[in-house]
Amino acid sequence: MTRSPQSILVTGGAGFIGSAFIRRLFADTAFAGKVVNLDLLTYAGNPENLKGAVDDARYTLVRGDIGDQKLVDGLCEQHGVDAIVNFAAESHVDRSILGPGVFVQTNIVGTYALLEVVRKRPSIHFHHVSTDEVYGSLGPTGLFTEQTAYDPSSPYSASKAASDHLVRAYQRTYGISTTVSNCSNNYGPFHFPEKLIPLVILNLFEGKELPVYGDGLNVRDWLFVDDHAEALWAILTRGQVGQTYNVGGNNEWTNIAIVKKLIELVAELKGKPKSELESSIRYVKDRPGHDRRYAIDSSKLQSELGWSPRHDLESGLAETVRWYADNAAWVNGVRSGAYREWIDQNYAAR
Ligand code: NAD
Ligand code: TDX
Repeated sequence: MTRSPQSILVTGGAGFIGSAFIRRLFADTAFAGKVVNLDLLTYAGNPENLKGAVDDARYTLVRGDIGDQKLVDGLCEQHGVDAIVNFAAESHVDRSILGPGVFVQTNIVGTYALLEVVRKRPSIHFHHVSTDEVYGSLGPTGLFTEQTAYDPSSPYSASKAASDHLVRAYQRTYGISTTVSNCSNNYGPFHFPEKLIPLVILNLFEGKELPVYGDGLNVRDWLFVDDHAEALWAILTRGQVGQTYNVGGNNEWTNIAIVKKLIELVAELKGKPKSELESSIRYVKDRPGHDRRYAIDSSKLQSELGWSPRHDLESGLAETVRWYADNAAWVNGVRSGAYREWIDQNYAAR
């Protein structure tokens, strides 16, 4: 079964992964369709992530909430939407520990609202972008497969788990066309600097401390964001209705090893001694409910849809460090209060 969507509603397309997906669509000469980007432009969303990367005649940005069914329904009608790719979410585990409410609202209730629209408009295919964190924590061995039981540890992962369940339940109950993907940790350009990799890179540039939670031995399976975007396109166009696909990079690293690798790369780039940068490592209090290890078995996606990651972690991290070096001033501006005012003035709800 193949789909060739011509009018795609991308939700959360101003965020880290959604913007990579939209950049990928417009870079693909085989894609001649339109993209509507529905994004609430929270602290994590940034329209400039797409600057110069879209064809204006085929791209519309709408500031709005996925929970606003009327708005979503109107956009589907107006633009003849034939596919929705749902990236919109609150995505940071630490923030979910401090304030779970918005995670429940956007990730669960927001996904429900989108599904209600698709229920009324069953010609739309709905792809739901989710995370490997729904599976909980692994011991020293083993991999998450699509059959692994859900066992989320944080309010963030619990909210994503709930949304995945809703998507599959709507598919089985109402017969709508859906796919789900569960991906491991992404990294790359445009990653918001609250997450480990961009935070450490910017702190290294600025001579600040590098906070490492607990003993630093938690393991994540890292995937370059463009490889995720490619996997999503494969699933959107060729994935089987009702199926779930795990996406992962086969790149298991402990957090402390990632931090040390980033130190090596920044030391080389800035001509600084490694030992000086290493002295900035600070072991800090652990994250509550901190999952020990994630690792993905993506063999289903590889064998059924022929996807495989193109970037290895060494070259992907080197590319990422160079990107942050070239764009450090801009990224710091994006974090600042002045930038929020700019967003609010330029993207007042329409
Ligand atoms: P992000 O935080 O960078 O971006 C989220 C985007 O959603 C932002 O542009 C934000 O403005 C928008 N948004 C938030 N609430 C909204 C709402 N109510 N309505 C409309 N837009 C809203 O997140 P990301 O890292 O790009 O993650 C995208 C998706 O991929 C999420 O669903 C996340 O769970 C999933 N995911 C992320 C990773 C990762 O490593 N970052 C890995 C696997 C899966
Ligand atoms: O300052 C830090 N120090 C630290 O040791 C931060 C921010 C994180 N960490 C640790 C916690 C994790 O073990 O590094 C690891 C990665 O942390 P995050 O970057 O916060 O990512 P994680 O919690 O693993 O979740 C990410 O991957 C899965 C995304 O934020 C999620 O949206 C995605 O679903």
